Amino acid sequence: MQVQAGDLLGKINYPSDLKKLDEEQLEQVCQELRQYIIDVVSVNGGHFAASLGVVELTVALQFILNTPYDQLVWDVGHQAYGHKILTGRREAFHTNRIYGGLSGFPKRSESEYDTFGVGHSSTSISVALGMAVASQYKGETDRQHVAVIGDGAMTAGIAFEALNHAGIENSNLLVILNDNNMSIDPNVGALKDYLTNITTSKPYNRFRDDIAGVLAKISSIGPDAYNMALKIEKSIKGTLLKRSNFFEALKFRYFGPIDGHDVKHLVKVLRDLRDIPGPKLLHCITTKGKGYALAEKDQTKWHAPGLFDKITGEIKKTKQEKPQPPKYQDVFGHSII
Ligand SMILES: Cc1ncc(C[n+]2csc(CCOP(=O)(O)OP(=O)(O)O)c2C)c(N)n1
Repeated sequence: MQVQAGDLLGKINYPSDLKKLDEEQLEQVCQELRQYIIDVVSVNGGHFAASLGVVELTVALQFILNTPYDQLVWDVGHQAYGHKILTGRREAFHTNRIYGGLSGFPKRSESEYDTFGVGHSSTSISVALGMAVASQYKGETDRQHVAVIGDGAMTAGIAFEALNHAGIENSNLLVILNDNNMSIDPNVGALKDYLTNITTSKPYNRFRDDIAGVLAKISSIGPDAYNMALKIEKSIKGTLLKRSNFFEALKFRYFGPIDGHDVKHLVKVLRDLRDIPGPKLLHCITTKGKGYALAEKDQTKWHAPGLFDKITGEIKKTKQEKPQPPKYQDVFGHSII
């Protein structure tokens, strides 16, 4: 079912249209993008809460990056609906996950803005790193490579393997950790505890992202000034925080945590980070289901709710009228149990 987009969103066919807008208008774009996702998914089905959580990130990234030349990789891809809508697929979005329509995940054959075919989680850092190293070999020093990965996907071995590799490459890689404290169910494990500690730590919250702006300015003076600034930053962080940062230990520059729903601030930080070379990690705190109260409250239920009444929140039983055969995963699960 086709749905009407808001005034600003209705005129954005590609990121070049978004870039023509004033920074002050980005909040309205976010509102309209969020509403469009709610309107379309409620009547067509698909993943829901994860895309609502990255609306501001999606808009800020497309506003700052020069995609598709700059390469943006969404992990899993169930959070890439906003990305699809802003990159030439708004009108086709109602065909999402329908036979012959758009894929529910980024797909290279579908758009030049989809840099990698995803669906399985935790591959984005390796992928973006490969692209970054290739660009480095080709001398494309101005090219940006960004992986957006959730805190759930970050717990996988393949993501750790990629961090381990990226730290010793000096290629232009930005990892954005989309930390909503959720996987499909609440996230678990030591990394989750670690991220919660960082997020609630007062010194970290005071120190935060202002550093990015200062470093970006200094790096424009030259490499000597930049190296000196790095040393000073390290010693201040060491004294102030009295502990090491996991990502910095792996030779990433860590920035954050920042509010992943403040689009203006995201734009500022992403602009600064563009000028800082090497592997960087930006820790963004977001809310899965942001902007749809029921989804914020019960994030597991609203990960992929199926069809629903967007006003009352009532979830409809099934899209098909005819009874369906049981799903493979259910038969398998019951048999094993
Ligand atoms: C290798 C692999 N394991 C499991 C899944 C199933 N899966 C899909 S989304 C998801 C949760 C991902 O959580 P997170 O990365 O934090 O993203 P969020 O949904 O919170 O935005 C999982 C486990 C998958 N797609 N691939």
